[in-house]
Amino acid sequence: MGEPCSPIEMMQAVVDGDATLARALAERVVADNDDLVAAVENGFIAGIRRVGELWEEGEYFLPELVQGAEAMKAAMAVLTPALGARALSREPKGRVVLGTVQGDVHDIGKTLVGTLLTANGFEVHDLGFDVPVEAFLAKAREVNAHIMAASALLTTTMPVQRELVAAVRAAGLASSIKVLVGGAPTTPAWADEIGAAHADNAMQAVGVAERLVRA
Ligand code: B1M
Repeated sequence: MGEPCSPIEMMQAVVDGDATLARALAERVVADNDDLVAAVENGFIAGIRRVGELWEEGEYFLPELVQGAEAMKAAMAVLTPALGARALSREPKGRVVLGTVQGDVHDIGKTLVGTLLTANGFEVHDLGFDVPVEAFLAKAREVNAHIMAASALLTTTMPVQRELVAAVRAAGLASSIKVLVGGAPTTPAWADEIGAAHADNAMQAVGVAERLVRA
């Protein structure tokens, strides 16, 4: 067992783009039965945020950005199933079809949303990134979803969230399926405008999803 991993080590592994170390730290967190959500939020997310700042400050270029994202994903690949396994095996609170919209490959925040929804008792069907509206709809029909959760990180892909809401309405599914949108450029005002629910971050998405399935 030994000393618990420090969030600073986790953050630094992502900032350094060291996927091997990030994965090893995540494995230690799981093996030591440490607080998984704290490791995600205070360690790995803090790391990718710092990578984002360094990119915005012009310190990091695309290769560092990609390596940071890869390190984050390596850690999440270990932590996501562990979070799911630790969620109580009970009737799911609801079924969620999740994805990053078409044209957009940013999937770290989306994956985090899926991880926390799973850890909080939702059944999550994650379609990945660059997901066409039709694929969201087909999966939602297949699993009889309560919520469609769509992430967009680019101002140019936000309009796809609007298309998704319109498609749900056009398919006559609006009374059974609620659309939840999020991602850095999105706002509650944008969600209101397109007729969707909104969450600012992954933890808030859990609370909003709980409200949506109760509504
Ligand atoms: Co890109 N990128 N990127 N990028 N990238 C941003 C988003 C950008 C803001 C950077 C910048 O210029 N300042 C900018 C967008 C500008 C804009 O449109 N306003 C940008 C750009 C321009 C681009 C490219 C066009 C760059 C290029 O090629 N010239 C390109 C686009 C590719 C494409 O999608 N078609 C691109 C590519 C990439 C990488 C592939 C290198 C990589 C993504 C790797 C991956 O995801 N697998 C990447 C990264 C890593 C970033 C930044 C640095 C970090 C994003 C991230 O993962 N944040 C980002 C800058 C930034 O955000 N500061 C940037 C951490 C993550 C935990 O936060 O995703 O915001 P976030 O998720 C949050 C909340 O938003 C929320 O919960 C999460 C936290 O709890 N949330 C939801 C997210 N989804 C939600 C869904 C919900 C609810 C809440 O319900 C459904």
